[in-house]
Amino acid sequence: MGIVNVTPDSFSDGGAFFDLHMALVQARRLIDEGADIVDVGGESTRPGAPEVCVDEELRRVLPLIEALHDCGVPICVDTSKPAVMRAALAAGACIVNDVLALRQPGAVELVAQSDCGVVLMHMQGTPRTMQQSPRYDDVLGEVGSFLRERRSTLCARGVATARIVLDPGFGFGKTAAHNWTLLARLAELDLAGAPILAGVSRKSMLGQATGRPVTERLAASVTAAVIAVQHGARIVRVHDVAATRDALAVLGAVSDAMAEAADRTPPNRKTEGTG
Ligand code: 9MG
Repeated sequence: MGIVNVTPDSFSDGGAFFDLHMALVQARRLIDEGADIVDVGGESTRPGAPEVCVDEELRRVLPLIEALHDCGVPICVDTSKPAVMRAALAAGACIVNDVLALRQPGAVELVAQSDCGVVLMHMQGTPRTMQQSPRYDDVLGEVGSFLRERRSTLCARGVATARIVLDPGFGFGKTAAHNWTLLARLAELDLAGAPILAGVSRKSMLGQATGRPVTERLAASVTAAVIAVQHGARIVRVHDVAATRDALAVLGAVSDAMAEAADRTPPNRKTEGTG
């Protein structure tokens, strides 16, 4: 999933694609680089970002979604506002990515009445407050139970499980330690078989680990995406599609070779050496 932020204040690209023409060029570039989905957002979710009203968010995202309607890949709208979801779906988006996991009044009903895909993300607190003092007794357990509950709520309203993707929400109400635990133990997240989306690209946890500013986190972002996929993520939300695709191609080739080697190993050799 390639990211296009049509915002003047995004943390990771500094608002570089605020202009429609620039945003369109960026979206087409990500598609050329191999993005399977383009995620279009008109409101920054960075900690402390100012809220944007419905009209302004629509003014930012709708022209881009309309311009991308025949681009050949699914368009996802990154929003928490039901009015923006409705207009974006009518304009050609077919996936809703909601960092609030459809907790705004009317959001669940809107998705239930459509046939779109939906990404439900975990966040402790709100974008304004989330990084003030994130606290968990058991981050893996709490994130998992929140996501399972949101998925059940949607299923109870008639949304098929095949339409739902779950996301632990790296950086949303989590310290760096919480984020690393989630990444290291992603495969242990008990999400009843739901596909997992991971968004780690350029995030501050990578800055803390490498000491690098947001503009210099390519290698760290690609490494984290590979680890996320190794640990079970089915979708990675990234700024740098080409580099991530290359890295995942290498991971795929190694995984294939390992599976082939395992198939060729006689059954009696597979248990040898285990004591
Ligand atoms: C909008 N946005 C920013 N970071 C994100 C993440 O990690 N996941 C999802 N689903 N959306 C995100």
